[in-house]
Formats: sequence, C-alpha cells, structure tokens
Amino acid sequence: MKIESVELVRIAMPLVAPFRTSFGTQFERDILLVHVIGPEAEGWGECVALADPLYSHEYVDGAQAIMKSFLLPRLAALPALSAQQVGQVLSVVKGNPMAKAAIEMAVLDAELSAMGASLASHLGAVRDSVACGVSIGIAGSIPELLDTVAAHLEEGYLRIKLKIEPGWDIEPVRAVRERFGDGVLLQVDANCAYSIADARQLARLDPFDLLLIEQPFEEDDLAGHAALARLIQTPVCLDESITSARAAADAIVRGACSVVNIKAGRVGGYLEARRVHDVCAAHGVAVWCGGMLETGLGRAANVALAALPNFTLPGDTSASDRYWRQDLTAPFVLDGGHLAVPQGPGIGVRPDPDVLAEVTTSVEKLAWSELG
Ligand code: NPQ
Ligand code: MG
Repeated sequence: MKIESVELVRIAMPLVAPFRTSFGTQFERDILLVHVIGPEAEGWGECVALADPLYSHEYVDGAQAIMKSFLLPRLAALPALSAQQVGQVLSVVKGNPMAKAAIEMAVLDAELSAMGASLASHLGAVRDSVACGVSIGIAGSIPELLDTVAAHLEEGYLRIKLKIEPGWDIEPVRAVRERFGDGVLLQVDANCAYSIADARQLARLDPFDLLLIEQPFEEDDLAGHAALARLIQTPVCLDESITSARAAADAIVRGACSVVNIKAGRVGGYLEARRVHDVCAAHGVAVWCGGMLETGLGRAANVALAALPNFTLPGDTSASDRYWRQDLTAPFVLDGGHLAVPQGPGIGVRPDPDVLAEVTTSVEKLAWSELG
C-alpha cells in the first residue's frame, strides 16, 4: 500500500441529545478523522478519543499530536506499508490505542479498497446484519428515562443499556422492569463509578435479571471485579479494563468477567479487536461490540466487527439517528432491530463531501515523504 499524504481532519458534530454518563455530560463530539491518500486508493479512519481524558487517558488533541510526532513518522519510515504491520510497528510507542487504531483503520480501508475486499469479509464476518442495542444516558428523572426507553423500544432496539452511577442505579432499573417487563434485554454500565465498598448496593441489582453489569470499578481493578463477581449474581462485563487480547485472557482467567465489551479503539485497532474476540471465544466468553458515538465511518467498521461469530449479544451499534441529525455517511437505519453489514470495498462507506465540508473545523495536511 503506497501512501502520498495524510490529512488529519477535525470535525464538530452536535449530538441530537446530550449524553450523560458517570463521568460527565457531552453535548457534541469533536472527532479526529485520519484520511490516508495514495495513488491507487484512499482510506478513512475515525479516532474515538473524546475531547477530555474522562473515559480513558486519551483525548483528541493528544491523539492528533502523537499521530503527527510519533506514530505517522514511524510508518512513513518503512520501505513499504501494510495494515497488518501497523500494530506491531507502532507497539514501541507506549499506550495511545485510540490514535493507533484510527491510523490502522485508515490503512486497512485503503488497502482493502484497492483489493476490492470488504472489512467484514477480511475480519471473518458470518452475518450480513447485526443485532443492535442502545445506550441510554443518566436522565433527569425516572419519567423522563421511561419515555426515552419507550421511544427506543418502539424504534426496535433489541437491548437496553442504562448508564448508572451511585444514586442512579436500583431505582431506574426497577422502574424500567416494572414498566416494560421481564422480557426486555436489559443491562447497566457504570463507567468505573463504584468500588468494592459498594458490593452490597450492587447486589441489590440481582433480582432484576440483568444481562450484565459493565465496568463497575476502576480500569486496573481486576481483583475487585473478581471479588464482586463472586458476591453478586449479575454477570460482570469489562469495558475499560480490556486493553488487549492478553488483558482479556488475564481478566477471564482471574474470574474478573464473564462477558467482554469489545471496542477497537480501546485495544489499538480492529485487528487486535479480532484477537480479543478469538481469545474470548476460546474461553467460552460471549462478547458484544461497544460504541463511542462514532460517525458512519466508525459505525461501519464496528458493524463489520460485530458480524463475527462470537458477538452473540446485541451491541451498542445503534443507528445513525440515535446520535446525529445528519451523519457523515449514508445513514445506518435500523431494520427489525438490526443494521446491515456494509459489503462494499474497505469499510464500505465514504463521507458525504457536502456534510464533511460543513462539519470540518480544521485540516492538517502532511506529506508522507516529509514525515519519515
Ligand atoms: C461505554 N459508550 O460503553 C461508552 C462510553 C462513552 C455508547 O455507552 C461522548 C462520546 C460521550 C463518547 C460517553 C456508550 C461518551 C462517549 C461515554 C463514550 O462506556
Ligand atoms: Mg462502557
């Protein structure tokens, strides 16, 4: 794969509704896109880092800086580049998985586009559509939450995930169960907001037959999660803690989780995400595809990943209109609770030039020959 230049494109996308989690409220997404351009093909990557380092240590300005100063120069110095090498070549730079993942995604998209192969087929997809859930932020009140859940169930979402934090946990879950019944697939996500001292409180979720509780404790607290898993009936799922395939194997063997949320950005790319999938499958641990409020670019790649065989639970792969009035690509539309897996070359979607122009806030253009 030959590359001549890279554009680091920053876009501002207003959310259709504010998204509140245990770490704060987001009103818009400031997203970094990686556009690699070569003589035969071009490719797009989406960096999932948020504006502030609240979900993980990465943040969007930092991701752009590390790409420019450390990641892209290492790739540009190679005599030839393939997507398969990106992870290994960049592994000498510590951390920064979201920045690395975005670059690998762009190179993969370009390379597969040139070959006429879809990302889904390249990763080993076994489905042409994937089951979708929706992640619902912390609401201002229980009636407001119930209205939001009702609207999403009407749209056809197959699973509901409630964001929780201390003070907003048992009551919202109870209210959703009372109103919508035991048939709804329901799970909760704490984004690290609790500690082992809260085990007794979290055990009060047991009667509500949740699919799982996602990441109740800090990222590095595998021992705490293992202890909690022994104390409660709700299956423990990890998100923030799963930073690689090895971390996934470690967490599983230590009894820290029985379900895994896979996000390519968090593990350094779609190829490592597939390895997380494989190691979980080998241990009989179900996985599902997480989401970071991506545009249609990242969404397309997530839906391809979610088509792998061990993605047996509905993902946070929601339709475009869950987040955007106007997506960057042709919109992903829910059909019977499912999204179609893109079949075109590469990630199978392209930004709409008019929408892209409208949302772009800056473009940093880098010549490949000057980087290396
Ligand atoms: C999670 N995502 O699973 C996250 C984290 C998250 C869909 O619940 C702005 C942009 C705000 C991305 C808040 C979902 C966000 C964000 C939370 C991602 O933990
Ligand atoms: Mg999560």
